[in-house]
Amino acid sequence: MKRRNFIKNASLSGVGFAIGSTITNCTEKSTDKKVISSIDKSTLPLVIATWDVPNATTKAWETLQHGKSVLDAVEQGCMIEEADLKNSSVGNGGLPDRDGIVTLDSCIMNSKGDCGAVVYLQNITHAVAIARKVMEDTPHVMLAGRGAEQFAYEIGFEKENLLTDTSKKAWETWKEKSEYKPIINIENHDTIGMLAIDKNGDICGACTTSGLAYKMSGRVGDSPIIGSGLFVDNEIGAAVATGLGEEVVKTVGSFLVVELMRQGKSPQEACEEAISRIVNKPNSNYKNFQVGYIAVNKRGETGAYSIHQGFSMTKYQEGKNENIQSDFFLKEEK
Ligand code: SD4
Repeated sequence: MKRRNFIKNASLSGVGFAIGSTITNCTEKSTDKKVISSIDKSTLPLVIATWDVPNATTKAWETLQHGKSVLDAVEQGCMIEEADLKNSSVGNGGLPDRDGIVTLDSCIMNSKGDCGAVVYLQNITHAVAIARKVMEDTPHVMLAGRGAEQFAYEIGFEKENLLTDTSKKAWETWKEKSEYKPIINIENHDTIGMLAIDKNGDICGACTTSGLAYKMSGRVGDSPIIGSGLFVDNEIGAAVATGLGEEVVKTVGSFLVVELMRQGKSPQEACEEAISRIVNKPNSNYKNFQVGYIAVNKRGETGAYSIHQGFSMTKYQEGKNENIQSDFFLKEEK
């Protein structure tokens, strides 16, 4: 039996089956219909993404217009940035770890609450596509390192070199000083996290990154961790994070944003509260790092907030694709 068939069959037995039925029961008693009736569906569909990524949101929007699923939309949108060699924090062309190796983290979550993730993936550009396959074709939610790479080859992906000449040169320059401190990119182009709602009000999200430039070998950030880098609850809304993953993980940031929306906060208020949890921690050195969140609720309202100035969200809604500067915490900064 091929390994892939074995993987699929494994989900039909033992623990796999027990877990599967729990998930099904949860979604069956969903109260989506009640919530959806209060949505102004004329504002849907809607796509939002972290940073200034017009090509990615356009791709997601067009995917929806062509009748494809909202899961296809977020996957296809993220793949645009993964394939962009000029984007040095995602996929092919991403900056390497301190040993010169490019490693990718990604996750995806659908409106039923299913999710898949890959961490420390090497030699494959489209980490988000592998994360989706983990969700759909295995009984697991996360594959790491060599196992994730092996799985990618088994489902037909080819080995690639992700270290571009530009990234290699940047790494060689970095090595001259080899500052141990992670360098936080708070520029205008970064990890992509994308959330989309289709015209029926169903929400999906995805997140993909090469993580912090010159990180320690083996380091994994928030981006592939469900609840930290991304969380979707089809009854409430969704959130996705960018910035220093360690700080997002410590506050389970995206789950927190969604839970705050569940308690009645708007997406904007929820993003602000999640940032305040980070900056108000005792001894927080938040002036030295960036974290940003974007969120959407079931009504199609959106929010974005970050610690430092310079974060933005790209939003495609009602045929208009715009980049919106995020409000931020450190107001004294210029
Ligand atoms: C990480 N959150 O690996 C990612 C990186 C990122 O802006 O978003 N940078 O920690």
